Amino acid sequence: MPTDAAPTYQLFHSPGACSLAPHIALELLGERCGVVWEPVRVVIADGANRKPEYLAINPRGRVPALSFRDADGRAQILTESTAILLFLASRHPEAGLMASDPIAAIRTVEFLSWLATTMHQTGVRTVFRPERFTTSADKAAHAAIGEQGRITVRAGYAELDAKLAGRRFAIGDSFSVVDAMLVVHYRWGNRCGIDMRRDYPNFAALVDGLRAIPAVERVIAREGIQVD
Ligand SMILES: N[C@@H](CCC(=O)N[C@@H](CS)C(=O)NCC(=O)O)C(=O)O
Repeated sequence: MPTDAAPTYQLFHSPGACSLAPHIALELLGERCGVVWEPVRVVIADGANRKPEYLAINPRGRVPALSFRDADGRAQILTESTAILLFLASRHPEAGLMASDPIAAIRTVEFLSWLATTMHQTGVRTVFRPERFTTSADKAAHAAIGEQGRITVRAGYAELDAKLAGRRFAIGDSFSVVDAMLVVHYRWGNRCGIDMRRDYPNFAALVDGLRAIPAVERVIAREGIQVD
């Protein structure tokens, strides 16, 4: 976390958004490798992501965004949670946030891709923001889109719940960037009106285990969010 040293990274994030996953990854990089970084709040609920200051950082108006300097000292902005997580994990292999063997590494990419596309964009996002998926202002049309989104996420959670039975972590025997993103999706399931603990007990047990990691709980507290 922040010290007097200039931060290597700045993470632009909003409480409870998918930026929670790189927020957790950075907290672990700070703890495990002494990486200096700085969280910058861009609160979506306040419209901060649509202000010119933030659009200058990410013209898409989305979080997360990661600011850093490359090896030649050039300022870089990286967007897309999957890219940010894989970048942080591979730039700091000593933190152990991604397995190094090729199969486990590509399984990490596979898992994150599915979460970011099927589960986030065609699932949760259609529940939270159905009006963005139609030109219709008709509330019934929005409700139907949200209903299909709930079917999509429930199918995904059922698949996840079966896959996570008896597992402490999503991939292998240690915490990876996939686990960080699973905390986000578990929370979103509850925000979709699904009783995640009742309906997906293996997923809930995994998240309980992840929350026993102090760095994970520190980030949840810093964002001021409820997970369950
Ligand atoms: N594919 C992007 C999605 C980013 C995204 O949609 N972020 C949401 C928060 S979870 C956001 O910034 N929403 C603001 C908006 O849509 O106006 C990623 O994984 O980073």
